[in-house]
Amino acid sequence: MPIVTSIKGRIIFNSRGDEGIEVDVISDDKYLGRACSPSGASVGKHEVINFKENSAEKSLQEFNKNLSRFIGIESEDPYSIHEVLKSIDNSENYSNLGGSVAYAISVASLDSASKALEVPLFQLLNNSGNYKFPFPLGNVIGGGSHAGPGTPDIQEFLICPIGARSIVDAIKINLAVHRQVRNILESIDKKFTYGRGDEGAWAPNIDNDKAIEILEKAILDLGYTVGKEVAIGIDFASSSFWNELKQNYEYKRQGLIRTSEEQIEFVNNLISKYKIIYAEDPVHEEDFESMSVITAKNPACIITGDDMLVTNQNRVRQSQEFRACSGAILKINQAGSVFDAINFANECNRNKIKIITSHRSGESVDSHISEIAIATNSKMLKAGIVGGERISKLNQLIRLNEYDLIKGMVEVF
Ligand code: 2PG
Ligand code: MG
Repeated sequence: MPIVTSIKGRIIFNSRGDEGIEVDVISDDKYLGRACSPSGASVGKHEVINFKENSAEKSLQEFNKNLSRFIGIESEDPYSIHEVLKSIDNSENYSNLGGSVAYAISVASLDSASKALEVPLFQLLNNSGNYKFPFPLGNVIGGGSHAGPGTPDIQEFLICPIGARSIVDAIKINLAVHRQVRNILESIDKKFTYGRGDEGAWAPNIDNDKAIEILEKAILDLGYTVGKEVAIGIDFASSSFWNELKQNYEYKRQGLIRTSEEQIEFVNNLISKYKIIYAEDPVHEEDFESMSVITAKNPACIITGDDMLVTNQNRVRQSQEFRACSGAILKINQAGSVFDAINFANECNRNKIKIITSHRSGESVDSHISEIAIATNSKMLKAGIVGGERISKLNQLIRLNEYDLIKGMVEVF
């Protein structure tokens, strides 16, 4: 069993220029594992705290005070790492250490064990031998808190190549649609700058309705049928435009207001009109009841909780009282450590809630989440389409596809 022999933490910067904690873990004096924590722009109310008192420096100081506690533990064991983390910080939300540290140490340690044992990370976490390939879910047009004024209020207009039967084809289809959307945007706006938001999605000066029309047109232009070879998904991130005081959804950029009932109707109509197969946070994070209405009405669409479930086992349990979600986003840094995230995944799998492992809007080039997606039997990997920090996750899927253990994407969506 590889043993942690040294650890070092540092502050580095992510794709948005925000600070992140990177940790190096060395096992048996020679196997280096490394991971850097990502960060979100649209952050759920119930996520763990990213940094102690909002300061990467303070998180790192707290971590440095406690480095010796990690020395000597087995690097392949997420539970042991978690136990040490909890002995340093037993708060519910990692407020003393910062979730970034929990993320970086727990992923880096597995990375190191994977090298020492010459076993891929996904297999360290799941040795069942029964693996499925996640379909890549990618962001084509962006708005909300990932892009500036003039862009759609809705955060992400996504696609999933559900007809693809190999990972390379899947990636190629997503790239082609992304490119075709640019062509359309250019043809309708001669001043389109090719500007992109935080996740590499186009950030055009259009409203929500236009964005989805363009996405549909791009898919058709390429000769695909919407909902057959390529399907549309949306991350509404609706907590970001929910007005708690007025109890309504404010689409400020489009100049529209919707009540909760109108929001449900709007979402249901979009799903049926565009054969949408994926709808994330269509209502605000506390509204399990409305979410359950949408879920019951749309059995063919994966109605997914991100800000609603925040990769938290207890939130899944709460949501299950309403049967609120048919899908769940898994972001390790919402939960804290890998162990926390695996507990969440087990809870989802027990309840037959489909898992979508996801990047954050502020990312590094790390690609561990591609392996986490396979280990947790994720239906999809949400990782963007272009940009170095996005494509690194997709390229890792291509590499993982070379393992005999994984037979490629032969499943029907
Ligand atoms: C989301 C994520 C990733 P952020 O809302 O799903 O797309 O964004 O990391 O900003 O929370
Ligand atoms: Mg989201």
